[in-house]
Amino acid sequence: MSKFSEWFHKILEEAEIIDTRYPIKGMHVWLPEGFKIRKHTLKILKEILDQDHEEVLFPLLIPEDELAKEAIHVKGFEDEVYWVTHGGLTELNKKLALRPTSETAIYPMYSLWVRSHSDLPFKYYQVVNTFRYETKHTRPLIRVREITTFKEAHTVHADKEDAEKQVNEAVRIYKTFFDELGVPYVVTTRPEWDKFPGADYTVAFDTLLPDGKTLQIGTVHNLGQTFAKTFDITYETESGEHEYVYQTCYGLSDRIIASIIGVHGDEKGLCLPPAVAPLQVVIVPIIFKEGKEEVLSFCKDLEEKLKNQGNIRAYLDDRDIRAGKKFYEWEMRGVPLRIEVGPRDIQNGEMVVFSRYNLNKETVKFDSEKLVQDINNLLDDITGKMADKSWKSLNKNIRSVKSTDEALEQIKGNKGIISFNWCGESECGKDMEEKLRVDLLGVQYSSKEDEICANCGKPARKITLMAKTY
Ligand code: A5A
Ligand code: MG
Ligand code: ZN
Repeated sequence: MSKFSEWFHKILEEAEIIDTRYPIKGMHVWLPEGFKIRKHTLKILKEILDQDHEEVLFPLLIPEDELAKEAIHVKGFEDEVYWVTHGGLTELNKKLALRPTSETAIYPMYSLWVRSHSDLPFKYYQVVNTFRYETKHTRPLIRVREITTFKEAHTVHADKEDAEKQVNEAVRIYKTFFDELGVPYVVTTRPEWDKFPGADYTVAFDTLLPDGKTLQIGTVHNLGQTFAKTFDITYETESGEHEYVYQTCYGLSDRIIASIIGVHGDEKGLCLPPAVAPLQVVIVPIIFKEGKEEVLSFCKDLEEKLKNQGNIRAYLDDRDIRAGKKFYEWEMRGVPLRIEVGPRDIQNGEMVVFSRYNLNKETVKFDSEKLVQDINNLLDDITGKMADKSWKSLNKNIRSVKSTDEALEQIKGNKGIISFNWCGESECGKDMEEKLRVDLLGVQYSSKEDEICANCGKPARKITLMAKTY
C-alpha cells in the first residue's frame, strides 16, 4: 500500500466517513459524518443541474434482453454485471441485471417518450446506486462494487450540433462543480481504446492525488446516434419525417468525495472546503477558573448568532476536556475554521481564529455588528485559498517532455502528469503506455505548431497527457 492509500484508509476510519467492514468486498457503509459531506456535495451538484435538467428515478433492475441490445455497450460491461436470477425459489425466465449504468434502463423509455422535435432537447438526470463487479483492486470511494452515489445525466437532441454543444455544456457544469469544491482537474478527450462503451467519444476529468497518481473523477460522453438506433429513439421533424436523435450522457460518482478528501487532506487529517464541511466553524472556549461563565455565555451567543443570522454550520464545543484535545479532534475532522475565545479576549474585544487549510492562527478584533459578515468572508476566503493551493499543486505536477526517455525520467522521479506531443495513432499510444507503464489520459488540445511525436517522431499536433492512474 502506498503512503497515500494508508493515509486515506486511516482517515476514512478516524473521521468516521465510511465503515469498510461491511462483509461484501467493495461495498461500504456511509457513517453520519461521511453522509453529511455527501449530502452537502450533492446539494451543490443538484443546484447546478436543476437550472436546466429534470431529476428522475429509474428502477435498479434491467431485463437481460434490454442490456444486451447495444452490442458494444454490453461488451464493455459484461464482465462486471451482477445478475438477479431468482425471485424467492423460482428461477426467473428472464434474468435481471443490477444496473452497472442506466443507458439500457432509460433509453427504452426515451423511445416511448420522444415524439416530436418540440419535445427536444431532453435533459434528465438521476442520483442512484449502480453495481459493477470490478476486477481491479477495490478501494473505498475510489473503486467500489456498489457505487452508492452515481449521478448520471442523459440528454436527447434533435441534431448533432446540439449534442456537441451539450458536451461542452456538461464540461462547463462539471468545471463549475469542481471549482466550488476546490478540486483541480485536467480535461482530456480519452483515446479511442479508453472511451465509454458505445460512445462516439469521451471527455474526462482527472485530478491528481498526493501519491502522484491521477483519478478519473467524471466523464462526459457523446453517444452520437448509436443508442438511438439500437433503442429506436426517433422524433418527427417539422416536415413530418422521422429522424434518429443524438444523445449525450455524463456521470460522477463517490470519487468526488474521495477527491475532496484526497486533494485537500494533510498529515493532520481531513481538510474540508467550507461548502461541504459538516461543521464550518467550531468554537472552543478557553476556560480558566476565573470568568468561566462569562466565556461560556459569550461563546453560546456567538454560536447562536453564526447559526441563526449567518446560516453558518457552527458548533460550540463546551465539553469538559482539554482544549488541546478538542483542537486535535476538529483538525483531524477537517473543520475549516476554529474560533477560540478566552476571558482576556472578551475584555480586549478580540478572538483567535485558526484556519485549518494553512494551520494559521491569528488574533482578530471583532465588532459584534459585523461579526457574522466577517466570519462569512473568512470562510469565502478559505474556499478561494484552498482552491489556489490545490490548483498550484496540480499545475506544478504537470511536466512537459520531448521524448519517451525524458518522460520515463520524470515519471520515475516526480510522478504526476506528463504532457507531450502525440501523433494520435493508437498503436503508438498503446506502445507508450506499455513502455512507460502509465495510462494515456487523452488529448488536451491541438498544438498550434507542427511538432513531432515524443514517441515515434511522426508529425504531431496533439498535446496529450499521461500518468499513473487509479
Ligand atoms: N453512463 C455514463 C455516464 C457512465 O457510466 N460513465 S462512466 O462509466 O465513465 O462512469 C462515470 C464515472 O463514475 C466515471 O467517470 C468514474 O469517475 C466513476 N466510476 C466508474 N466506475 C467506478 C467505480 N467502480 N467506483 C467508483 N467510481 C466509479
Ligand atoms: Mg488503459
Ligand atoms: Zn507517435
